[in-house]
Amino acid sequence: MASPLGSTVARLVRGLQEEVRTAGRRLFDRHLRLAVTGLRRSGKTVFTTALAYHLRDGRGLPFFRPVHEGRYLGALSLDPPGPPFPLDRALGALRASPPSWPEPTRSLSTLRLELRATATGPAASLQPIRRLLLDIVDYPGEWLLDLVLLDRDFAAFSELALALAHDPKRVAFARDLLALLAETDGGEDVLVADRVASAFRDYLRQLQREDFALVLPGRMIEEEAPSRSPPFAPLPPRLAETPLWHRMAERYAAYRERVLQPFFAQWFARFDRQIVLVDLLAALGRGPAHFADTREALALALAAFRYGKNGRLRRLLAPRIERVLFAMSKADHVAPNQHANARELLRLLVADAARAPRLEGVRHEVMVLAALRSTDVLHIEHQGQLLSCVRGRLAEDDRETVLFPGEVPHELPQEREWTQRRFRFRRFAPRRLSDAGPDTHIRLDRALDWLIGDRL
Ligand SMILES: Nc1nc2c(ncn2[C@@H]2O[C@H](COP(=O)(O)OP(=O)(O)OP(=O)(O)O)[C@@H](O)[C@H]2O)c(=O)[nH]1
Ligand SMILES: [Mg+2]
Repeated sequence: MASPLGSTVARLVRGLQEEVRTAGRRLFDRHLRLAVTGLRRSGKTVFTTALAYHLRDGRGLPFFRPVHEGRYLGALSLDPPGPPFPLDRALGALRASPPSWPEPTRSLSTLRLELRATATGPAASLQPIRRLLLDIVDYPGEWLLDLVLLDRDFAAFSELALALAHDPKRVAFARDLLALLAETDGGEDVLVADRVASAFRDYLRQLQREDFALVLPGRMIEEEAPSRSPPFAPLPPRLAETPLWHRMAERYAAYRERVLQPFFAQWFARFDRQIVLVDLLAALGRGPAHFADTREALALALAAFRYGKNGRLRRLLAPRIERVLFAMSKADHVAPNQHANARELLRLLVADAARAPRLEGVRHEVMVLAALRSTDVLHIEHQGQLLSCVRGRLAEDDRETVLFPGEVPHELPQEREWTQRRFRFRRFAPRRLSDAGPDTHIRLDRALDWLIGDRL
């Protein structure tokens, strides 16, 4: 039997060999890490699943360049660089009868595909098949916002978190926390620290139940506190330098060093391209405060990524994101004649978030898509007007329904329009993922082409 030391060494050697192989592939542009980014429930897991499903043989992807040119051969699923993405489970759920959406993601997982296409150009005679290794990381959307804390010390975190807690739309949920902070003198008592931390967590959970997008730190909401780091809470400047402050600052530092920084360094610091999925319709449906909240959350989260152009060496050693696609997911919730407006509105929602890539001269595009189309469109005459309706199984009552989903404004709605509760888009159950045809998604192939089409 191999000794524990022997197997550790063997694992290290295997890891090192893989690193060297990856470096070789990156040197020759044969490796690409795609960041599928989005707040919770924005559609990351469904997007990743649909992508893997269609890339297997290229069916249903007519606008993906290698397919369009008749060169695409297919994709293999390879051993991933981390815990494997549960592709079979997600596909199984979408293929079952009745099908169901994949569960919300609870931990990080990775998907590695090798895409193959016949080569063109002068190198084709030497290497007739082009291969591209595509890596994707899937993770709970709640974790995304925690990247905001990477370059904030405890004082900066406290300032941000308490400014949010005093925000008029949140302050009602922060009452217990703020009362507790007002009455403490910052003494030694560890029980006070635990009570404040637990009030902070209750407040964050309440925000999540109320569907706020900006919930920070997102990992504090989980049932189990992130292992190896005790819970913490922000403190007002009045308590600076008290024993309570030092205790909290220590806990916060432990969280940053043991949970956040390794997570970022291993998975988030090395992307080449990025798609940012946005549930624009849900943000619109929840009203102006939530819309602004989503806008702010996206801008904060994206500021944590590194953008810029990559030379060959930089791509190898410290890559930056060189291309970004902002995409509204779940476009099948509305009729296609609303997509142009949705795209314009999405531009407004992500204007602040797009600043980080723009300032580095990075190209970005805006698109409206559905990774798994679950409705079709009907035109129905109503009082002399032709209405574009959608037909699908509603998520909540599982009946096939035809409904007029409403209109998407192309700019921020006026105050009175919000109050009419006009923007309430219904959620649909998935349509069974069977034979992939052009109707299985909306613009998934165009998105893919924009993101990676040039590399195969
Ligand atoms: N109609 C429709 N609904 C979608 C589509 N993609 C996602 N959804 C809906 O959005 C929900 C969330 O999608 P997920 O892919 O699980 O979202 P996520 O970003 O992985 O969420 P977390 O894992 O919680 O971060 C699904 O359960 C569906 O209800 C789509 O293409 N069409
Ligand atoms: Mg997910």
